[in-house]
Amino acid sequence: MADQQEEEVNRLENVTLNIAVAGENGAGKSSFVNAVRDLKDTDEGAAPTGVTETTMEPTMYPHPTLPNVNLWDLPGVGGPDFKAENYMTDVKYQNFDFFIIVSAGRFMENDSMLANKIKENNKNVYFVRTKIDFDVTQEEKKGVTEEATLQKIRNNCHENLRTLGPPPVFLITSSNLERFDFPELVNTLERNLPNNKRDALVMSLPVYSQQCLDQKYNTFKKAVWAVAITSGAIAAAPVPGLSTACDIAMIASFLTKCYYSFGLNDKALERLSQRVNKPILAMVRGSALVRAIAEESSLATKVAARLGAAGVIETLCIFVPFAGNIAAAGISFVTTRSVLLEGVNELYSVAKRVIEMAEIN
Ligand SMILES: Nc1nc2c(ncn2[C@@H]2O[C@H](COP(=O)(O)OP(=O)(O)OP(=O)(O)O)[C@@H](O)[C@H]2O)c(=O)[nH]1
Ligand SMILES: [Mg+2]
Repeated sequence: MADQQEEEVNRLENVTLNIAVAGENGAGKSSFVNAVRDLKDTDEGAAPTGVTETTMEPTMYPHPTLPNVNLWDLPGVGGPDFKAENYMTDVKYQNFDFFIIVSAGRFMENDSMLANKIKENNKNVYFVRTKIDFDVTQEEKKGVTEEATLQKIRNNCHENLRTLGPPPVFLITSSNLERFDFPELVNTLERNLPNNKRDALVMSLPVYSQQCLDQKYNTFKKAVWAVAITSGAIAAAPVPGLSTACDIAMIASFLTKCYYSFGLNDKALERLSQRVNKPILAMVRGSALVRAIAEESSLATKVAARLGAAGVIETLCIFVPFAGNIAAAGISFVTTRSVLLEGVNELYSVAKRVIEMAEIN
């Protein structure tokens, strides 16, 4: 039983997801990686982008808040000397869960060759046609509707990739993931991932729609019981004081993860505010839980460090305001579970208000 519990927590904490992003030089790979990590191109830790900022070797970009989810920005596949075979070996394809091939215009022969190699190596490959915002704007100037432009691009991509099936192509723009096909791409990725990796993916993506937020909410709710069950297991350990310390650290760490995943941190909110041109940030500070998490840089460590038998309940009350009625006798599985659930619910309702105010779908 203990093994099972440990495995469940490992499943949530330690599952790794390595996503490879490939494509021609200048296709928009680095920008895509930044968008998925919810970073602006100019943010610290963002992949360098621009017409001359060529990515020369595979570079790993860990997710800002889920360090086991990594996006790999691969070098361009262009050039006359390109060999799909060498490329796959050079980038150590075994390490990746799946590949995304990005193109800003027609998919080229190199893209198809690479896709074939990826499939031969039993990995999934997905096609993303990016910079759609640019195409739509250009075509609009000529009086072509957005719908007609999208259809034209879809047909064109299918034509380019006809030797491959033709596979589905997802139309996106890195400057605004909620427009176009990004949600569809995520649904498809999810369908093809094993359960544990699917959860990691859902938790890691920026909030780009109400549906996406709901999926995250469900994933965190599902995770609650596993976290609570482990805290129950620890409570059975014969070290007085330790169990509560672990519980609180675990609660704080779990809710912090949820807070980031729901996009409630300053950076994510600022980015969203700018994008939709609305002052969302100030409103969110109305939630005591959000404030408590935002004000602590490493909540879990601080909580654990400050714990003494007497301080436990007060500490918990600071971070989880509605937990004031927890009995000092100890925190049971049921209590931990309800504290976690209430925390997730509160964060969800704040995130939902943000989405409503931002008027995303
Ligand atoms: N309008 C628009 N421009 C984009 C989009 N994605 C990328 N760009 C621009 O396209 C240029 C190239 O983007 P990068 O992300 O650096 O491309 P890359 O594939 O990483 O390039 P290399 O590393 O050189 O192979 C940059 O100037 C980006 O700002 C997009 O969705 N829309
Ligand atoms: Mg690049």
